[in-house]
Amino acid sequence: MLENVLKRRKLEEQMRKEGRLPPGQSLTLDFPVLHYGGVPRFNEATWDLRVFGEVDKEMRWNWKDFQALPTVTQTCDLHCVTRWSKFDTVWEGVRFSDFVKLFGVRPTARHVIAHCDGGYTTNVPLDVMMDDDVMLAYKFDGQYLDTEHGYPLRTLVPKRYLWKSAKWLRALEFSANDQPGFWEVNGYHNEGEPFQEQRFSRRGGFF
Ligand SMILES: Nc1nc2c(c(=O)[nH]1)N[C@H]1C(S)=C(S)[C@@H](COP(=O)(O)O)O[C@H]1N2
Ligand SMILES: [Mo]
Repeated sequence: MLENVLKRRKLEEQMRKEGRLPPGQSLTLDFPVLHYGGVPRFNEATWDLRVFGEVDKEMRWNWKDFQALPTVTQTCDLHCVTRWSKFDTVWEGVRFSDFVKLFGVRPTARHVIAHCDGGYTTNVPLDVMMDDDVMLAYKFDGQYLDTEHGYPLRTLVPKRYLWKSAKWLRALEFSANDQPGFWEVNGYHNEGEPFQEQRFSRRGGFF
């Protein structure tokens, strides 16, 4: 126990020194689970991933076909608006900037809206999604995602607070207009950049 407390503090100090700990965050060695509502059940027979909106070709994949797409593995840090950060997490999935080549994004597209089982949505600017470290992730630490962490598939947007990383992903909408998602209309910041500490919007909402 004490050993873990010391290990946590030491790592946190190291991350702070390296400039990897955003303001107001503290390091956790755990992997907390956070979401609104229940955990949706995965049914392989009915599951699909759909892309629609400002794309050259609307498409859908079943789970088997999606897993046949080439993947990348990467290590990155996670920052949750509830003030925990988790460092050097290892993910495998389809890199978003590779994925879009399969259907083509129209020049009119400016925003990507993730739609999830259960109705959760979140919006991210297309240019942020095109960063090298953004992926459609399905393995964490070499294993398929735990149900609570988004099995079978989630987006991973490491440069934004973690509410922008949508669990139980079912569709990606490419849009000319911004469409604030579930938390964005309920008081969270529209951009959510952790080093600028963009936690809440001034519009208010729940919080
Ligand atoms: N579908 C869905 N995705 C979601 C959420 C949710 O409620 N539903 N919550 C978000 C929030 S607020 C956070 S902090 C992260 C938490 O991810 P984790 O449970 O894997 O730590 O998931 C995000 N993705
Ligand atoms: Mo969150």
